Amino acid sequence: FSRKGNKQGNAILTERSKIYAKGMKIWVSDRQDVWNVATIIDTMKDTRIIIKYQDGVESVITSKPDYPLLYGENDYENICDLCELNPLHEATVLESLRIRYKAGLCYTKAGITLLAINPFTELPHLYSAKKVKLYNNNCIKNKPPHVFAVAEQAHCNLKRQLGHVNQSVIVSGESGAGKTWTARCVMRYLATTAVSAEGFSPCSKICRIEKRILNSNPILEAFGNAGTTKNSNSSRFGKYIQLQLNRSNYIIGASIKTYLLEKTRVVRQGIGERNFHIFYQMLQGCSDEDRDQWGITETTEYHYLSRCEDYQHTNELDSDTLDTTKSAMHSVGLSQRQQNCIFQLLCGILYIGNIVFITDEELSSVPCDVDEYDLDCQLTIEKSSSLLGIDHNELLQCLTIRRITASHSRRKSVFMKPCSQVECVTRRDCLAKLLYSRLFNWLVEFINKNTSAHANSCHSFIGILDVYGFESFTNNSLEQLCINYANEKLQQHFVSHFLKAEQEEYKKESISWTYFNFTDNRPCLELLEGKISVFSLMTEECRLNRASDVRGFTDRVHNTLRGSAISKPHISVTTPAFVIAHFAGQVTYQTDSLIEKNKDSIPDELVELVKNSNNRFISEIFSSYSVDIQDDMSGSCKKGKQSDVTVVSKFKTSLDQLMAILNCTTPHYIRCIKPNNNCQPDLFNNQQVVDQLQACGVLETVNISKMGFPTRLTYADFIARYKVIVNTSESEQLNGMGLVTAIMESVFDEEDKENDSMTAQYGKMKIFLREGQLDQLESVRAKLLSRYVFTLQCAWRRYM
Ligand code: AOV
Ligand code: MG
Repeated sequence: FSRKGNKQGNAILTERSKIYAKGMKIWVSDRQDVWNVATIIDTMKDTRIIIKYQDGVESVITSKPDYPLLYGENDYENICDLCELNPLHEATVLESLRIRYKAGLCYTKAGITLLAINPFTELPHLYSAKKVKLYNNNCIKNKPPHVFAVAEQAHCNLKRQLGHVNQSVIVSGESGAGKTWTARCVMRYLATTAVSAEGFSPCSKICRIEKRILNSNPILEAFGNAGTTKNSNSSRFGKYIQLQLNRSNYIIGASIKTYLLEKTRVVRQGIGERNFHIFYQMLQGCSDEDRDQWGITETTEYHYLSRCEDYQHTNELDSDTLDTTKSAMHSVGLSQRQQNCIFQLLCGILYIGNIVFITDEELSSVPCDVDEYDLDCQLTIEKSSSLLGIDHNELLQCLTIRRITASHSRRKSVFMKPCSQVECVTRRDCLAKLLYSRLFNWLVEFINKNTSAHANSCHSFIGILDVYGFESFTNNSLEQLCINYANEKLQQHFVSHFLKAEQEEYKKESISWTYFNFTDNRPCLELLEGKISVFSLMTEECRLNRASDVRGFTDRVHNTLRGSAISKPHISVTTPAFVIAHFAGQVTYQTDSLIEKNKDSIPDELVELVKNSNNRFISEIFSSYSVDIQDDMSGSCKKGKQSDVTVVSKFKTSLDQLMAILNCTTPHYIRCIKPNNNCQPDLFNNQQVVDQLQACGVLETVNISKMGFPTRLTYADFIARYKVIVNTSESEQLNGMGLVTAIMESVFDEEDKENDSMTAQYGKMKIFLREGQLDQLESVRAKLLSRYVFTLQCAWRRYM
């Protein structure tokens, strides 16, 4: 910073030639609002400036090269794309989003991404049929930013066949920011607009494909979502749904891939949190007849649901939603028998949770004979085993006696070892988790069977990604580590796709371009999944069977891994833990059950028990249960390699596969923003919004997009599509670059060329178009084509 004399008298000139003069409006940082407007009253000889806030309070601040920020006069409410802000910096971005949010405008473009700020209240006009019409088949360029515009763009790209054939809509944001809601909107829009009017008979026995696809949502949400302290409808699994389209670009099916269901929730929930919705829906919404069929007794308390104290009242909607879930189940083709079986199974799981193990004082082990238990417990054991179609003695034996197989030279011997009370509880919970996660996966497979189109008829797809958002609780374990890791992966996809690839492509094509830095989250990912990383150390612990050496593992993490992304917890944290600085914030992970959860060992005898169930449905859902199913997170692993295949290693493989698919599609990003932590409408917390904007690099994106070229086409593609714009005789004479320039010159004015920000750039292999230029080319092409068609029609009529 240097202070120089200035013609304007007492003005301060910074290194960046920013002038702070009397009377100017500026943005100064503020503890409460992050940025606040003030007016310069005077500037001093040094770097100090006397300012006056809007409420009349005066203060002195010290200026720096990039501080304070210039105010700039913007029509904030009508800024549809943050790139239009002038000047463009954090304060103007925040002000624009705040003013728009207050005016009920929750969508704003940030260059190539769409920002969606959660209104936390239903805004029906925003998603009406009229709105759908506004975007459908229309040029979205001059339309207000909207999630429908993103969906339309993806569909439009397919139709125009620009870039990758397949498209992905990637929805990100922290827990409760509105990802699932947004993903649903995208699906609904496409299921309304990208369907053929004919082709499917509306009176066919099962409902139309788009309805079946949409109906997969309430089912997956009932079984895979739960109330957490961050979001009352929090997704506890990741989901990538591919809408399959035929050659005419109509939806003909869908295929769903899910990622790592948080199955521990079935048996345990944090304080104030709930189990999966379906349990409450079932208990609240069932009729007397259902009650008899499913085996629910009105008075029973269920341990697996008791953490959330008044679960009976936590969601008054539960009783209504059972009907929604049931009708959705019906529409995807689940028969009444199958539905009853599912609810019986859920009931069975709840009763398993009620089994309490007693300890035989003398033997210090848990009795495996049902008769030794009190009457209540005997009834519970009988009830759960009858619901699950297994013998109650076998069930109790399986839960209380461990089978150990040992191999001595070529011989195998089997020992039976009675379990301690704690071990019995673990085995009981393991059975419940196994049943629930298998049911969930079976449901996904079932829906897929009934919604996927035949591979031969699929021409392309639009994928919609909705995963669990970044989360940090007081206690964070393997579940949060996996969830936050998935979010790091997505952020990295974004960073590498847009920020890096963008700049590298300009460089490769020798396009003039100001190179600038951006925040890359690769170091954090490397720390998590690299060669020597948190994951590699966790696998090592599993391999060496050291799950109980929690302190040892924690020390190894701290001693082996160093770098800015990992640190020791604050001294107030007494349990062993490590802290990871994620792109979205710091999270303290408690290490006590990390390794055990990562091993996720499922005793073979439990799997056999349920596989041999007399209940046809249960044996059916386990018939396809294979030790080899990679994406089945509950699957026990192949012998011999058991210790190497862990929850994180399987999760990493499935995410790597997802990234590979995403890399072969044209991505469309939607960033959901949570405006406050209370999930309250009309409350915009500046600090919270800024934190999210900073974390995901919105400002950097906007900067790049503002300067950049959103569309680039190879010369061959460009010529093939737009050569109709120049007349035939001309185009025959010209070739290659000559033709490209001729096309550009006939569409864009001389005037535009004067303006540097409006000129396209010519790379080595590709033409780089500015924002809006593609639409102009398209509109000229469409007009010409319709004129040709008209001329042809006239000629044809004359000929006839
Ligand atoms: P998430 O998917 O991002 O969190 P949701 O999509 O479940 O968050 O949104 C949380 C809640 O915000 C919803 O249940 C709605 O009540 C409300 N909401 C979100 N978007 C809108 C909107 N556009 N209009 C009205 N209400 C909305 V998580 O799944 O926890 O990461 O794992
Ligand atoms: Mg969600």
